[in-house]
Amino acid sequence: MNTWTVERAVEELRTAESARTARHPFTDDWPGLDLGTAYRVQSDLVAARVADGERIVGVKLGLTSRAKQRRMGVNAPLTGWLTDGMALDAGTPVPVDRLIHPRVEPEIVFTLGRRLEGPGVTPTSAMAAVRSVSAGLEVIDSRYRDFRFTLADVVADNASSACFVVGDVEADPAGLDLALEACVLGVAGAVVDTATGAAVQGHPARALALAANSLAERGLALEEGWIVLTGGMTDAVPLEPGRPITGEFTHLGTLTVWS
Ligand code: 0L1
Ligand code: MG
Repeated sequence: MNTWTVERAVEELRTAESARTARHPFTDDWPGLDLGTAYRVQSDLVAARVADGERIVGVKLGLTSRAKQRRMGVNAPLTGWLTDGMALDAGTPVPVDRLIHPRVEPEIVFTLGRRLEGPGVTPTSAMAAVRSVSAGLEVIDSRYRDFRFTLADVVADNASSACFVVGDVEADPAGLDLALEACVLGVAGAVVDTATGAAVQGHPARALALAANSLAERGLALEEGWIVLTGGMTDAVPLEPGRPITGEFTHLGTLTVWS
């Protein structure tokens, strides 16, 4: 008999996070976990954080680049939630004592000047809602062993969210070609990867439109003032003690995280 429920999955993910113990993906023994149910798990997971005092500050997209999709073996993008409890001030070490196996990836981040609601959002109408664009580094941390998961598993796990840093450059997107905005990713001073914004769905505006349209399928919208992480431009790299990770962007500044 299948005893899996949304409530049980939420409990298991919260336990994995607080005990810092990765588990096997739900779909190993819950093959019927579909995307609709996985998004209900995700929603209840973030509701539990809000009940604990956190506030939703935006949305993240995941698996929007081929580099990420190839590495994770999952060929579709997804969305997850960001809370103020996940935000790190630049200059603050990553709280690795709360994480299982953190990895870091560079992202282009939008801040919304007005509400953006799908369906039917296009890259152009999405950009009309953007107040500013910034650099970001996302620290991801899967609650699944070895980051092994299906799309439904990673949706349930709030897209491997852990922490994020947003840079203090708040650029007017009208002045930038975000498809050409480049990032050089370095670990301990050595370049390990590079990408431009075009890696993210061809243009990060497409990822923003995708987020709005995907939320609309669940009766939700992106709210004024929220930030949107548009997804890792490159593959994520492991965060190791004493090996700072730096994302150096062409126009959006340079960010470093370390533990
Ligand atoms: O663990 C993962 O790689 C899934 C989250 C994807 C994050 C991203 O592509 O930005
Ligand atoms: Mg990411």
